[in-house]
Amino acid sequence: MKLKDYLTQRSALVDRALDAFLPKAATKPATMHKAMRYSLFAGGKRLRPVLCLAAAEACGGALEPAIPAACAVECIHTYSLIHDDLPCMDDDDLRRGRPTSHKVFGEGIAVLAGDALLTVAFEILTAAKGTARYPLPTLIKELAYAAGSRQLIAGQVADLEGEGQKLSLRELKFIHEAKTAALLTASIRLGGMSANATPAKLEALTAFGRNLGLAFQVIDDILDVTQTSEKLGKSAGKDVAAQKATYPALLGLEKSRNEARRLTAASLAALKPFGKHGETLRAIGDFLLQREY
Ligand code: GRG
Repeated sequence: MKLKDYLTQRSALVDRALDAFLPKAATKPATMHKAMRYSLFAGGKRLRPVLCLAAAEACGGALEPAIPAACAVECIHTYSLIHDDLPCMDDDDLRRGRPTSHKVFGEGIAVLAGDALLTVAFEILTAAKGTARYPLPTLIKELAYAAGSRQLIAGQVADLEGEGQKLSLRELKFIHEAKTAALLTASIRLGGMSANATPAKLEALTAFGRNLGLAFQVIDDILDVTQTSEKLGKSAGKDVAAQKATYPALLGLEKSRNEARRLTAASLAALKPFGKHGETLRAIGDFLLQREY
């Protein structure tokens, strides 16, 4: 299957499952369920759930057992975007090509919609059966750790505290690992776990995810200075305005592009043990390096 068709089909599968898992928009309190759905169905790339499903397939697993984890990671990701856009954080008006949650529903509802998406993610994950090597508590712990105060939130704390500071490359790399690579890696690992991956394959998926996550964030930094808000569906040029440490700010554009290429190559090299079963993951890695939004 062509990658474009694969991405379209898998995204549609995730969207249908998310729609079924989430409370209906009319469920009381309707404002809350409308707000959760507003951000969740705003046209995100569905990168994390698609990687989760592709990792399960690469390990010889079926799609069905990986669906709860795929939906759970998208809910966590969307919650983090809603909260990141709040006036007390990045204060952004545009996300996924639409006005941000707090612009439409007000700050209180936006905070609660993020909280509710974070919570429902774990409710959804309990629909996973777990496997012999990875029972359900292992899956829950994987997601909780990636989303918690030592990973995703640690990245956000370092990002907030780093504003206006001159960060070293090491400090910036920590932010990227925690804020971006951790959830991306967990998405991929959860896919592998849903397919009862061997420890060696799970380790290979971990190396793939970590390098891909870092490459993804370096590219995100580059796009922030090279693309328009219209193209990105979010405000461009925000990093410079907020005096954030980014790869282009620290290394310049050309060296940042080389770093993105190097990290992508490292992620693809990690897929060697999968042979031809790693083809889809490889194609997604290549596609992300070329992306323009
Ligand atoms: C816990 C509040 C809180 C934040 C955690 C994830 C995060 C830190 C902040 C969100 C904003 C941000 C710049 C995150 C870095 C990861 C990233 C590039 C997110 C955007 O992901 P895409 O491009 O978005 O996959 P779509 O909209 O396509 O899903």
